[in-house]
Amino acid sequence: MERTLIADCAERIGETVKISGWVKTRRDHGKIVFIDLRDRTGVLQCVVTPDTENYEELKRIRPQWTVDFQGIIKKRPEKLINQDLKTGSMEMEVKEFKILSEAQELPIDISADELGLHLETLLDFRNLTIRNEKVGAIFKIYAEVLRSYAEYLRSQGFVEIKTPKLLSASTEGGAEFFKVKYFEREAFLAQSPQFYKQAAVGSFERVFEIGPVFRAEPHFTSRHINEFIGLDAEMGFIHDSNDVMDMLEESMKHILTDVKKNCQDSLKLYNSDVEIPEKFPRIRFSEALDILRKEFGKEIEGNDINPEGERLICQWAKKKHGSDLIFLTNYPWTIRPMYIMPDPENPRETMGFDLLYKGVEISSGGQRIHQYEQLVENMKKKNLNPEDFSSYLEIFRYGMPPHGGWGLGSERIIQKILGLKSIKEAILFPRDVRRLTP
Ligand code: AMO
Repeated sequence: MERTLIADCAERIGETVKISGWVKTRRDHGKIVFIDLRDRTGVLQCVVTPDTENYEELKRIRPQWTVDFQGIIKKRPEKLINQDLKTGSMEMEVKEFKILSEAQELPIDISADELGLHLETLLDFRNLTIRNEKVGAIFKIYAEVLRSYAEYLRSQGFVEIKTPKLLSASTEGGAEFFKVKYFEREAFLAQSPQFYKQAAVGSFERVFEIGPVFRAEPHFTSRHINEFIGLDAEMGFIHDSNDVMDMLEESMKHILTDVKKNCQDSLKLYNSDVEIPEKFPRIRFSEALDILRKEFGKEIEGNDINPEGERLICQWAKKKHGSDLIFLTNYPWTIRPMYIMPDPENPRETMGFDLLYKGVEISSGGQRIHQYEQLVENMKKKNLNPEDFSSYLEIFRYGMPPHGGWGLGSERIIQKILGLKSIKEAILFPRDVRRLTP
């Protein structure tokens, strides 16, 4: 008999079907055994009675065994309907079964709606905890974010590219790179696709990449991780950074709209209601400092807005503009990379921006310098040696349009949509300072 998916059982009431999946829970009620079976589409209560063929064998079944069940789909009596479960108004009366594989006794219980595990335990037993529906829901939403991002940019004429992650030099400099042995040489893991996406603008005008980004930051924060998936984009023939922000804003609206529309079941598990502002406010970095000073009595030490500052600015944006997202523009020249265009009207500022979402930076980007001489000059001003960037500089010898783009942290989007305490929960198998397994 062909397999029926659990979500399709509602249309098969009264029929004999075969379903396949994992045993989620089993409850013995005297001679009757209730087994909740999970497949990729849902969970169904299956009832085993002494009439079931090979009843004694079936009673051996334990959580996470994989099985085929064949039986009749029946409506449950009114008083036994489980409103919390999509399939709560029906059950299968099991007639025959086949054990596909047995499972050892589980080291942790993963059947609860709310696992309530310490983060390290959740990650130590990741092979198992991702089988929990609430945990699994994170990655269904994640897949929708990736799909939606790519779909929107394709619709806007962007070509998807993949760029190398093994490099002969670190991309953006600093100390945040991993060294790896590359045959007889040393190589570096890419800190961003920055130089390659810019080079690709030279051919395609508009490109995007969904790919791994490696950062050797020894951080132990709720929003940093050493390997993440960047949603990068770069576009040519822009007027200024506003064109880039417009495109990023539309991309984010598209993502949030799709998640809201297509992931209702998953969002419900987190009580998450995705709000999509009509317009993301844009304020200058210097204005943000004023707001922090005047509205919150916070003086920012150093150059950049710290995590607390980001949180407060988002609080302000929500109150003043009813928006969970806000752009900060015109970042100071001193804290932006050498490839970001200085503001022609004020060289102390740049055409670089950040996008904040519910208290955290989720993206940074800006207009780039597209002329060779200006780029060399900017590098020198930043005490960088242009010879160290000769292959990057090559791009600008051969005619580059005014262009700009962004890097967007995919996991931070999910973390903020669902209100997850740590970014690590939004990654299937996260890599942090201590963790290289599972
Ligand atoms: P930046 O370094 O700001 O910019 O990174 C872009 C976005 O990537 C995410 N991100 C991280 N997510 C998780 N863990 C980390 N350690 C981490 N570091 C960064 C954030 C951030 O906003 N080349 C530029 C982008 C550009 O200008 O196009 C860059 O890499 O969401």
